[in-house]
Amino acid sequence: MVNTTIKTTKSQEVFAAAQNLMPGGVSSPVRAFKSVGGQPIVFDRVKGAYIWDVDGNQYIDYVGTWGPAICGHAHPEVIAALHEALEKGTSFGAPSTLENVLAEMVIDAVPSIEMVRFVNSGTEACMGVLRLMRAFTNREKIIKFEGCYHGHADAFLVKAGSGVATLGLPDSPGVPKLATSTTLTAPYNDLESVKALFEENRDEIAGVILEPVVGNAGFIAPDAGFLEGLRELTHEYGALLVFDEVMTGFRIAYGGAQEKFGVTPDLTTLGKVIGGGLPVGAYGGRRDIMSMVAPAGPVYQAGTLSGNPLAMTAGIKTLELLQKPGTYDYLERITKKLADGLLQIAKETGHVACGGQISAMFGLFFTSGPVNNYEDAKKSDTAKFGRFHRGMLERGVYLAPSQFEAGFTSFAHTEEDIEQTLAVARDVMSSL
Ligand code: KE4
Repeated sequence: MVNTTIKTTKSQEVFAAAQNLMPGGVSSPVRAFKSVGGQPIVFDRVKGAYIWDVDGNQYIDYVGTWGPAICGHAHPEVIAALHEALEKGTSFGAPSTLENVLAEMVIDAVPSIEMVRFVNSGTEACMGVLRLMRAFTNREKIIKFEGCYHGHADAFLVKAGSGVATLGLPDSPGVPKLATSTTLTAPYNDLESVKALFEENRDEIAGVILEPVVGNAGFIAPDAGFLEGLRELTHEYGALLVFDEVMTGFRIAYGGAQEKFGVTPDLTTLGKVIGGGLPVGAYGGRRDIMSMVAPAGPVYQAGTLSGNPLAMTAGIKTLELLQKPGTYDYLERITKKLADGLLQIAKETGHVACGGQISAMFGLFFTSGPVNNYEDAKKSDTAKFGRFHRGMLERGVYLAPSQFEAGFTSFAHTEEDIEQTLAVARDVMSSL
């Protein structure tokens, strides 16, 4: 039996102090472990596929700082590149060659992107793309999907996923009715409901925004034909199609979900991986649309630290590493082994479960499924997920602290790490 009572004295001390300093003791709600119970562990350092907490416990990490660490944490080549860049300063607030380099890499990789604007987070990328799609179409309404999360800007806090779903928050207070009155929602994977919204709001809908593979309601894959159907509907009604690939970009494939599924949106948002662990977001797409962004055009958006040399350096090196032949085959293989293994073990230990994976993104629900949308996801046994999460944590495996998040692997994860994780999962599920 693996030691299941890890020492967390220091984590508890640090987290207790944090509660007096920062709301909930965290810089982002989902980190507080509210939905899985127990106290969060306080990180001391990370490397490759591993975390060490302030009590010295080591964990195999499947959060990867929520996606950026696809090359493994603190990759030596990324760290070396950052040391070199540091010598030349941390922020310019002026054009730099590095922005050209990363912009060209993103444009070369992502089918929809002909021009790109760098920002500092996925939220900012989604805010920028929202203003742009409204300006380009001269329409105000948007369609988003229940359970999808596009950052915390007002217009998107409607039936959102991630931390909003995790904490079971109604649409957040402080968001004026007017800010969300133009946000329409539909169930994911339900083309009929989208068509009905277009019919009811003819000529008023600027566009449809979605996670092409959902990670913020737990892992939910698009049904066959769903993405293609949205492409057709948006063309038919003169609206734009926007893929929020903040999570899926460079993770589902080097060219994102749009490359994997062969559906090209008009605009795409990115984040996480393209910053390699430093703050970067981006939005990009058709040249005729992006040319409307200031100062080329009238659509205003700005940022002091946007495109800063450190973040650009980390992003450039990370994408270079991802270009290595065989990277995505490896990610697919180890993640499939993990996801299939977890389902098999759940079955063998008498638990009803479903889930899946695509490339380096996976999920598990304690429900018979299938989970095709947020309503299905909410039927899962989140209390059991909380016990599963705690059991895995106590045995050295760090999973996302919410049923409404996805899991992430990296190419630092070895076959042995996967086998160790599955052995621990068998131990935990046997005693759930
Ligand atoms: P950020 O502002 O957190 O960089 O990105 C917002 C965002 C936008 N779009 C998608 C598809 C996203 O997944 C995110 C952020 N993801 C969450 C995790 N599900 C970030 C973690 C957190 O909120 O602490």
